[in-house]
Amino acid sequence: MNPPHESAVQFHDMHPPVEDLRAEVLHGLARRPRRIPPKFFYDRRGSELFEAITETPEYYPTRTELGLLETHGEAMAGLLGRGGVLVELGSGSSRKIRLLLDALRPALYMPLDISRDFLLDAAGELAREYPGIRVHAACVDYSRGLALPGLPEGLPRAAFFPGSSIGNFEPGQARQLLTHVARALGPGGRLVIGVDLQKDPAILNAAYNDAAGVTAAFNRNLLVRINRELGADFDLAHFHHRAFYAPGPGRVEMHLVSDCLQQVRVAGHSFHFEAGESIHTESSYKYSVAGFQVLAGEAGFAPLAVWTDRDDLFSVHCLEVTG
Ligand code: AVI
Repeated sequence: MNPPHESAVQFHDMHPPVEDLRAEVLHGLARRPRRIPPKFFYDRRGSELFEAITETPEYYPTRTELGLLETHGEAMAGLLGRGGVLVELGSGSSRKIRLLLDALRPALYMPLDISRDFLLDAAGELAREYPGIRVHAACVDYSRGLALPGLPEGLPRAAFFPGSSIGNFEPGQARQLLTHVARALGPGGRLVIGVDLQKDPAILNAAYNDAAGVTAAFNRNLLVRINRELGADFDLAHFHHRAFYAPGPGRVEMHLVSDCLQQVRVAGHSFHFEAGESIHTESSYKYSVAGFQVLAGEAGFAPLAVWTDRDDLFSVHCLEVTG
């Protein structure tokens, strides 16, 4: 159903209910190590803080990927094909797709995001800017599958998944998500996907520990959200942000660490924290070009092209769904 103020955008609201947040948070706090999935960062404030992270000098992925899209956008659009259906996963502010839209001119653009208000604003703005493109926005938790409402038959399908959000999934889940994407696109469908690369850990540690503390605020906002939406009593003064590169699994880990021995109530349940005990809130896997191509191959994609910057910080792949 369309909200009255955004009539240019068809909107499909499949926003996960608060019960999902409650169930996943309670489950994640009860297990060891404690873990809350990173998809819950993105309430409106979380989405705004993520946008602010992308402006910090230490966080290289966004500006590097934007540089690749600016330089190679024509080639990417050429491979994706004009006039089809273009699905964007984790569209956020829809800033990056603008670099491809002029060349792509899809018949239908379908941004998918878990942050409803943020998605609606971004999709409404884009529809006003590109009156010739139909926009069907869907608020979905695509980590649970990819049932796309109203996807027209008979038009070529392509997908855009920028920002290395694929890195926030465990490799097995990433393979599964890409398998869902391949199935939704069908044979011959194409995907342009941004993937952050393995690099000097000092660069990674700085990127997730920016000096202005924006990443710390983003991480801690998860507790603010849980306090508000689940009636919890996390004391923000006693949880701090910790992020580091773990070379074994090849990922940056973010944690919220308890400063002291404390008791927290969440949705009627009590959780005991030792000093130094943490909640693992995010993993951000970093890949080699070849390593990512192997993963994508297991999900049914063949590589068509890959672009990297001259410092090998970031990669953008174009892949095609095989037979
Ligand atoms: C959205 N995602 C790819 C970001 C990342 O780099 O893993 C989220 C983020 N977390 C901390 N900074 C940025």
